Amino acid sequence: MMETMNKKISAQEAIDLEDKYGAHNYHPIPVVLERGEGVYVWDVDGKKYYDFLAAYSAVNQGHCHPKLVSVLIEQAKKLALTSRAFYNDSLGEYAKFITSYFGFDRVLPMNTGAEGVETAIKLARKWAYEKKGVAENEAIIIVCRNNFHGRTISIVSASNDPDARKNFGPFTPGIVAVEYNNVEALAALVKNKNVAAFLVEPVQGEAGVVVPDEGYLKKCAELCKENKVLFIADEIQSGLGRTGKLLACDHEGVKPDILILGKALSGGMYPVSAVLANDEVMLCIKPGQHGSTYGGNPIACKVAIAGLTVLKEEKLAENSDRLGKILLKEFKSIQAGNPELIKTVRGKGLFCAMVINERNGKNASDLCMELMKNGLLAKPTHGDIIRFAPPLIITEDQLMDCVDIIRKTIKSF
Ligand code: IF1
Repeated sequence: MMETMNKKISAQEAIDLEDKYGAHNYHPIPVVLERGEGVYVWDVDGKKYYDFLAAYSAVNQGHCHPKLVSVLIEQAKKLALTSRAFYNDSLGEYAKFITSYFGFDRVLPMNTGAEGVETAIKLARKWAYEKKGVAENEAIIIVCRNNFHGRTISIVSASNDPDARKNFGPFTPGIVAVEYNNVEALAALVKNKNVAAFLVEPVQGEAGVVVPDEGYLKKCAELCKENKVLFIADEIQSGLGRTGKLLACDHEGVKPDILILGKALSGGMYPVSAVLANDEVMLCIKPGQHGSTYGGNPIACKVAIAGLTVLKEEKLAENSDRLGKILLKEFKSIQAGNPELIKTVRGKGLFCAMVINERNGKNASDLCMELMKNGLLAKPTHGDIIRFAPPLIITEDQLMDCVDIIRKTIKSF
């Protein structure tokens, strides 16, 4: 057994094993990674790549950040998990740290992003019944069309993606969808007294890095406030420096009533998510009413403190803002040189996307294959969009090297 575990595996063997023994719920790009450091990853044959997915923005701090690795190892040797049946010596410190970092009264610790979103929805419903006076079982959560918030039943109930939904019903009631980036449509819906919350991605990730018009989030937040509706920001992907500010909501000075974080909170080291809110909302949930075995465990707490510290110490939001502007400018120049192939380029910070026109029967997926051959990993979405989201620790030299790869790949496509 140990022998099989230590033996070096070939790319094809690794792919075949996943294919034979794993569920077929993914269709990965055919590269088998074995090691990562900063902005780079290496495959099992030793080929080096720039990682322009960064695990969907979970590794903003870069692969295997030494501070995160050492905190993880140290805490793993000391105490990994107690459950919340007992106190541990890390959660209190973490709760104080993260609440002052983001300016909220309280945090509810969970593990995955989807759990964070579920938690926010449960909180909003409870608040609606206990504080807003909505009649039992009548609460409505407004979500945006083309959202992505995760994979649980309630969350796919909020989705309009056929793949995410088909044959997973029956769905959770009490969810209503509104067009994204449409303030008037939201205004009409929030007047309904049963509305508990408006749940929104400040920049839509899976939809293809869709950046709303300036002022959209601010107007939505105002509408929510006027109508006693909670504004919930899913910053699981857009937060933690990705768009060039600590939170994407910060671009418009918006403070959500409920903030959901995940992914880069742990820099890819461990599943850590968090829901932040003030007393009026958070104290609606009482002992026994919600929780998680792993949520708030000592490793998660220590790693998240380190993840957030690295973000500030290394000025990653500032780097994302500065280099994001350069990247978008370069993308616009690449687009100008290839107007038939590239329909649109857009983004905010180091969260960019290109929309590709199919050419000679080749699509965004084929372009990603070519990028891979040239040493840069990116993932297509919706067949025609490529997301470009490298770790935020990338340097200007590295970024320009990547721009070169992208430019050459597109030119020869
Ligand atoms: C997969 C997308 C990205 C998220 C937002 C909650 C979650 C996610 C805004 C859930 C997760 C991931 C999950 C990943 C693909 C990915 C993704 F393309 F599907 F949309 F990032 F762009 N809110 N996003 O983006 O977090 O439970 O996964 O920790 O493979 O499903 P999770």
